[in-house]
Amino acid sequence: MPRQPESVNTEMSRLTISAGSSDKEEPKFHPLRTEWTMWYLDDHKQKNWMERLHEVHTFDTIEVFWSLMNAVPAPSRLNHACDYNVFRNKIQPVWEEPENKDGGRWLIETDQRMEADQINLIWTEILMAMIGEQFGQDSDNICGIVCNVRNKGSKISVWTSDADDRDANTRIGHVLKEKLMDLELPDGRRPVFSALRYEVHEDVQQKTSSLAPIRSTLVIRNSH
Ligand code: MGP
Repeated sequence: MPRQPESVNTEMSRLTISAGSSDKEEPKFHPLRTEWTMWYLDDHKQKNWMERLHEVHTFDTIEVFWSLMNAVPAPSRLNHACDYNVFRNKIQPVWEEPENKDGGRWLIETDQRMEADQINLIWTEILMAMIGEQFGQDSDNICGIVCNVRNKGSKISVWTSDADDRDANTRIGHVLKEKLMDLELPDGRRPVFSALRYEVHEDVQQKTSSLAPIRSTLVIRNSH
C-alpha cells in the first residue's frame, strides 16, 4: 500500500546516515572514484519543481553507499510523483546544470508497467554499475541516474553530459543493455525492457505533453 505523502517526506527529511563500526576497530572504507549525491523530489506538486528537490546525502565510499541504500525507502515505496536522483560530484539533477544542459538520457522503455520488484532491482543494479564505474572509458560522460515514480508507470534513466557524442552514448547504451539482460529476480523472472531510447534533454523540455513526439538519436532494442 502506498505511504501517506507526509510519512515518506518526513522520513526522508529525518534520515541519519552513518557507516561506522565498533569504537575499538578502525573502519575500513572502500573509496569510490568520485563522490555521489542522492537527491529526493517530494510529491508536493503545488510547489515550484525546484523547491521539491532535496539533497539527501553525499557519499564517496561503498560502505556509506550501502548505509544510505539501507536507510532510504526503495523506489517502489515512494509516493507517485516522487523522484530519486544520484548524481556525480555535486552536479544538480536538473536540465539547467552546466554538465547536463547539452546532454540527454538513456531511458529504459518497457512494454508493460514495471512491477515493484523489477523497478527496485533495476534501480539498485544500474546504480551500482554507475558508482562502480563499469562504463569504462565513458564513465566520465555519465552525470547520474534518475528514477521517476509515476502512476502511469515508473521510469529509470541514465543522464549523460553530451548528447552529440554518439560514440560514447552508444557504448554506454550497450553496457546498460548488457546489465539489464543479466538481471534476474529471485523467482527467476527477468526484468522486462523493450528498448533503450536516448532522448536529448533539450527535446524533452520542449515537448508539450507526455505523448508529444521527441527526436531520439539512438535506440537499442531488446531482441530477446
Ligand atoms: P519529469 O518528472 O521529467 O516527467 O518532468 P514526468 O513527470 O514523467 O512527466 P512527462 O512530461 O514525462 O509525462 C515533469 C515536469 O517536471 C517537467 O515538465 C518540468 O516542469 C519539471 N522538471 C523536470 N525536470 C527534470 C526538470 C529540470 O531539470 N528542471 C526544471 N526546471 N524542471 C524540471
